[in-house]
Amino acid sequence: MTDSTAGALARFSSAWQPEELRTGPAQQAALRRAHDEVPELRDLLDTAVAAARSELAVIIENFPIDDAALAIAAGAFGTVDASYNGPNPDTLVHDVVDSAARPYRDPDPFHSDSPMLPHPHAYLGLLCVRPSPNGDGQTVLVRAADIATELAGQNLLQPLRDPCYPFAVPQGPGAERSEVITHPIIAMSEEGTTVRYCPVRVAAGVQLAGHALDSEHLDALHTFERTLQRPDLTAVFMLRAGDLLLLDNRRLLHGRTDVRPDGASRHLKRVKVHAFDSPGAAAPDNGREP
Ligand SMILES: O=C(O)CCC(=O)C(=O)O
Ligand SMILES: [Fe+2]
Repeated sequence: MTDSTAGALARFSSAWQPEELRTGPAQQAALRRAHDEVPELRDLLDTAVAAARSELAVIIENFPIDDAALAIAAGAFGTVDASYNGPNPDTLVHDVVDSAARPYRDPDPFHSDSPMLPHPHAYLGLLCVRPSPNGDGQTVLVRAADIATELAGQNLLQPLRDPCYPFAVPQGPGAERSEVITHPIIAMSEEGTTVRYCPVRVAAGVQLAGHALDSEHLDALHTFERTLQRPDLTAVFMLRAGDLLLLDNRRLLHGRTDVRPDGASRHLKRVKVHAFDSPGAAAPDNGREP
């Protein structure tokens, strides 16, 4: 994004409070006005949406560090969801801040966001406010289709497509209880290959419902997890300040490498976006993504 587009978008967005952008229609109205007032924005966002569709991830550089600008631009990808974005039930833009304490600095292993929703978010937007000064805390991505190809070669794809993998879903404000729901980890349909996975939730689910997974499905899960460690299948890169990464949350898994203590000032802003046609855009309010 050029400096002049970024400046114009920042000026436009300063008139909006994130609270005014909670609903899909409000986001679309704001986006239409942004297109009128910042004409370069339309082409830029159209190109980004097309790139995210074909390449599964795209970075818009030099994006203004502004919550309303982020919510308005993400509206080009779908409906920005304030219901499942972090521990607070009503968060359009969630601040991802690392802390000097473990486990926050540990590597964030490959996962999809919102895996417990019937329809997980189609896209995540991660806007880098401040990278770690050490060059650590790198972003890692892997394609579901590449993992599926590897597993198919070992005849381990079919078990992962069975809807029997348990995901623990914390219930209630203190999350002292968990419910277990089951899903396939990999799905293949006319949409292509999609994945739903979060190691913490699946490990807790297996613990709570261990008897539900037979050895064939457990072995396939372990091979899936080992395959995620294959460096030749993963993209690793550093987000710089002002980089807005939009990634397909169903066709990719994402994570980040660990952060050394002096990198704890790293800061991203996150939005979660439902596809325009997703029934998830109107999902019932029964779970929270940490
Ligand atoms: O810190 C990061 O780079 C990734 C954070 C993440 O996975 C998320 O916020 O969903
Ligand atoms: Fe995530």
